Amino acid sequence: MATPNHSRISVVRGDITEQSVDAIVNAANSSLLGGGGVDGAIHRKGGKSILEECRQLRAGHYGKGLPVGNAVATTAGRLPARWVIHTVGPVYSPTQDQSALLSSCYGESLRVAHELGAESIAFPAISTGAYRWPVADAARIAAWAIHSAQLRVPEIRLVLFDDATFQAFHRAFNPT
Ligand code: AR6
Repeated sequence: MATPNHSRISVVRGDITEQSVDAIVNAANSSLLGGGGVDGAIHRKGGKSILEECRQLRAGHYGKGLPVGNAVATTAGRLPARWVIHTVGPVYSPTQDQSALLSSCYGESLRVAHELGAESIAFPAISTGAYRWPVADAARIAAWAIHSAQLRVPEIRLVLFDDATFQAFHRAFNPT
């Protein structure tokens, strides 16, 4: 599929597990074996088949886990999506600049989605929950990473769970 020059980008408040898109992105951890937040919700609602595929990935190519900043796809079980793209954000550090790794989560997820032929993708605010990245900064990095991605999909949706995160992403994607 040809890479579109422009993607339709929207910023919405909502639950990522309820999005009817080709691919939803999971803010996972390197183990790929589940956790809380978005990860917990995806595995809970998607059912056991996602975890089973994650276990197979761990038994194969990702024996040491999925490195931070990388992305890998499974099917989406009972979710209203075709694929889950698991990516691992960096834990926020006030002393070390990890923004290239956070940016890579968005770029790599878009690359995987593009390779799958996905027409639409939904992202959560990666690293802003358990991994404590300040939301306004994470939103700016997400906007920069998505706008500068080489490989994209036609529809990109940012799905934010709470109002403060939604406002920060809205500002970052709609600068005045
Ligand atoms: N839909 C959309 N956004 C959500 C949802 C949802 N259903 N649930 C939470 N959020 P987090 P991280 C928001 O912690 O910081 C897990 O245990 C949440 O409010 O899910 O990358 C993994 O296994 C926040 O704004 O991801 C890892 O160990 C954002 O999603 C670790 O947490 C990200 O919060 C990853 O931490």
